[in-house]
Amino acid sequence: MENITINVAGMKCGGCENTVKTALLALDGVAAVEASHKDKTVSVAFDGGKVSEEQIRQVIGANGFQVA
Ligand SMILES: [Cu+2]
Repeated sequence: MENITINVAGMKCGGCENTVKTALLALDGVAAVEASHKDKTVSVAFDGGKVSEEQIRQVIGANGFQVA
């Protein structure tokens, strides 16, 4: 299992956090997600054999948030 913390701009409330969490947890290989609009971070625990960091970043961006 790998852990990454990504800087993400554009989250403004708990709803945005939930949007990110739901989208990432739908990916096969993502085990856990923590999102904070206050800290502007998304932390993801994932199986690197099933999903890549690049895919995770793309999904965050596809949901309307800006990955730093
Ligand atoms: Cu929001």
